[in-house]
Amino acid sequence: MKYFNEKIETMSRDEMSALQSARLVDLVKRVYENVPYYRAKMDAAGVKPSDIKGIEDIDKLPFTTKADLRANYPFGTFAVPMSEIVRVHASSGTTGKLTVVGYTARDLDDWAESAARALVMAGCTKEDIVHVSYGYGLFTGGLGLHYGSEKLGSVTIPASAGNTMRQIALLKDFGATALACTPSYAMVIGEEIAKNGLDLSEFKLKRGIFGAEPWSDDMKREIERKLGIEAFDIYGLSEISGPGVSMSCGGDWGLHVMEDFFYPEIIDPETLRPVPDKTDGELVFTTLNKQGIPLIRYRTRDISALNHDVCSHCGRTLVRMKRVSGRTDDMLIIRGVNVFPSQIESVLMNIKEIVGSHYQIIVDRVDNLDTMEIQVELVPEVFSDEVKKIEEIRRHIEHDMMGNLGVGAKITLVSPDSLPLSMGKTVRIIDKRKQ
Ligand code: DLL
Repeated sequence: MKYFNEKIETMSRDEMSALQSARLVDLVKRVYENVPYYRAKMDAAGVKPSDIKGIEDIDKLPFTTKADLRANYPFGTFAVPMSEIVRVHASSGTTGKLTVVGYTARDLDDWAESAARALVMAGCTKEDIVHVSYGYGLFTGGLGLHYGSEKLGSVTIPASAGNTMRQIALLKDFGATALACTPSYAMVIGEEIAKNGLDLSEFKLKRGIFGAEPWSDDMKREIERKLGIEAFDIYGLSEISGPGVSMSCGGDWGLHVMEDFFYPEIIDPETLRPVPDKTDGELVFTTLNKQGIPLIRYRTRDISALNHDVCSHCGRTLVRMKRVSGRTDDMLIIRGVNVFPSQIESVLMNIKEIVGSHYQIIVDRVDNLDTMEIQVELVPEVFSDEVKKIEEIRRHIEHDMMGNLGVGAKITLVSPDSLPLSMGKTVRIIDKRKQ
């Protein structure tokens, strides 16, 4: 099985542009009529739905950002009545407020189709046994791959994340041929297999579908060696639908974008103007077919580039985007969980025993697993208190961080005035993974 949807995946550029144009014209009408937020934004920019005659007019439309979604929290940008929404997902926002997305039944079907196409790009067929170790829940990873795998007709194992030894037992006993999880978790599984003296020949694994966080080519090779598989990169974001917005086919340039659903642009984040093919910039998506929460020119903050050449590796005509290596904002991805420093700050601001604004976040990768330490300055009165009290405060912060961020952080309390003061911008994040 070479393609899941050959017609779309190998469409000529002219046909694809015609499909995208028809969908964009319809989308703009729909949001103008049904979403006050878009109507106001388009009115302010002086654009009417009738100005949009085809995909080439897309740059007349204003951008949408995470801040816009936050301002309309939770359901203000939905374009259909709640009775049409059948599922809600969410991801971290910059101030602890979640970014919420809603799907109609057709949206879920389009998403499942995107994920099914992605699985086929990684070489899966209905004969595969797909073990899904992405988290199931508000995060889109688990359910996204789950429905994609079911749509393809492969056997789907909804393992979800955690309990590595149990995952390994299931992988072995059920004979999984494909593993879907974050690349960092794939490393952990590989290491545990080796540590426990298990032989790779006891497993039937052939391929991995890894994403939700940036990972290097070195890490790819390491995972492939540790698990004896071929590793593929899958990209997506909750705002646009979830995993399967784009997928690597194993060729050496980037990931194919499901551009009949998600129209990509690359802009210069300073001038907001489009940049030429194969030039780095900020990735922007328009959800051409979405009903629940259509997004127009959504700024992802991810850095990538586009390549419209036909892929010599797989023959797909779907445009490719370069692997995402970084972001234009300060969002951190810790073991697949998105964390904004501003979320950490708002937790700290609510704890009176500490000097609210004096903290530092240290991110590292130890044994291939992301770690996060937050060093926080105590107020002098508390610092001189007994050790038991200090330990209590530490545990309290640790607990609040876990609750708010959804990922654990090591909290280290430090004496007043011990964190470096800077004359200009304070350096709050030290990301040792990048050094
Ligand atoms: O991470 C969706 C997903 C789930 C993708 C499972 C792939 C697999 P969010 O939690 O909303 O959604 O986070 C989206 O994660 O803007 C990127 O910064 C980053 N990201 C996602 N996939 C990749 C990847 C899911 N393959 C944010 N490479 C995005 C690099 C990625 N970064």
